[in-house]
Amino acid sequence: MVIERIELRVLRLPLVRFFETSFGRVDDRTFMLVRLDGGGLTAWGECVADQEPYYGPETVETAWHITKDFLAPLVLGVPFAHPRELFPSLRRVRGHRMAKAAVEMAAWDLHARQEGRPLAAVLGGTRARVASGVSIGIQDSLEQLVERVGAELAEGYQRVKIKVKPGWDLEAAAAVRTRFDSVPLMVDANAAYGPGDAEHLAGFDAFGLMMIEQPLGEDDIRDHAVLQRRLSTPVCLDESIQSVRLGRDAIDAGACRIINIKPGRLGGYAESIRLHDLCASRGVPVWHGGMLESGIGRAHNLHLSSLANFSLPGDVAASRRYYEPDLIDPPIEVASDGTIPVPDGPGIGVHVIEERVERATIRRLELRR
Ligand code: OSB
Ligand code: MG
Repeated sequence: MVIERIELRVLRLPLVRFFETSFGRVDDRTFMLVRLDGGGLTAWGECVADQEPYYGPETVETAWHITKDFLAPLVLGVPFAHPRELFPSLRRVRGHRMAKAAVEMAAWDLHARQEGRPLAAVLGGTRARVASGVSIGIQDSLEQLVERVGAELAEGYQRVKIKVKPGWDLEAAAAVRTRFDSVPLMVDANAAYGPGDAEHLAGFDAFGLMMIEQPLGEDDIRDHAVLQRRLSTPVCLDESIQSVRLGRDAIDAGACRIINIKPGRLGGYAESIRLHDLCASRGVPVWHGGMLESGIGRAHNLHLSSLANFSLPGDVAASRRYYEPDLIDPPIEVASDGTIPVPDGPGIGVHVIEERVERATIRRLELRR
C-alpha cells in the first residue's frame, strides 16, 4: 500500500442538540478529516480532537500542524506491507495520538478497500451487529434529563450513560434510577473529581450502576485504585488509558474493572486491537467510546466494535442524534433492539457525500510527496 496523496480538511457542523460535559457545553463541532488516495482508491479518517484542549491536550490546530508538518512526510510515498506498520513508523513523533489515529485509521480503510473487504473483517471483527448505548449530557433540569432518557430508551438503546460533575451527580443518578428502575445505567465524570471525593462518590453505589467512568484525573492511576477498593461500582477508565502500557498498568494496579476504548485516544487501530486483546486476556470487558463523530468516524467505530471483547454497549449511536444531515448516506440508524449493523461494503462501507463535506469545509490542504 502506498499513500500517494493526503487531503486535510477542517469542517464545522452544527450539533442537532447541545452536548454538555463536566468541561463545558458545545453547540457545534469543528474537526479535521483526512482523505487518503492511493492505487486509484480513496479512504477517509476523522480526527477526534476538539477545538479546545479540554477532554485531552490535542486540538484541531495541533492535529493540523502535526499531521501536515510531521506525520504526512513520514507516510507519503512510503510502501507499507500492512497498515499495522503505520503506528510504529510514527514513533519519532511523541504523543499526538489523535492526529496519528486519523491518518492510521484512514490507512486501514485504504487497505481494506484494496482488499475489497469490510474493515471489520480486516480488523478481526466477529459480530455483524453492535450493541448501542447513548451518552446524555448535563441538562438544564432533572425533569429535562428524565425526559431525554425516556426519549432515548424509546428508540431502543441498550444502556444510558449520563454525564456528571460536582453539583450534578447523585441527584441526577437518583432521578433517572427512580423513574427507570431497571435500565442499565452508568455515569461519566470526565475527570471532574479528586481523591478527596471518595466518600461522596461512594454515594453512587446506591444506584446499581454498570460503572462510573473516569471519576479522577487522567494521570491518577493510584487514586483510582484506592477509589475502586472503596466502591462496589466498577470503575471504567477513559482519559487515563492513552496507551496499551497504561492500560496494563491500570489493570495491574486495580484502578479499573472496565476500559473504554477510543481509537483516537490510543493512536489508531493497531494500538486499540492490542489493548482489546490484553483486556480479553485479563478478563476486563471493554466498550467503544464516542467523541461526537460524524458518520465517517462513526462508521470506523462500528467496525472496531465488532471485535469479540467489546462485550458492553458502546457510545456508537445513530447519526441523527448528532448531525442532520450526516456526511454519509444512508445515515447510521439504530434498530428497535438497540443494535446497529456493521456496514458490509469495502473499507468503512459507507458512502461519503463529498458535496456535504465541501459545504462544511472551512480549510483545505493537499499534500503530495
Ligand atoms: O468522555 O466519552 C466521553 C464526548 C466528547 C468527549 C468525551 C466524551 C464524549 C461522550 C459522547 O461521552 C459520546 C458520543 O455520543 O459520541
Ligand atoms: Mg468518557
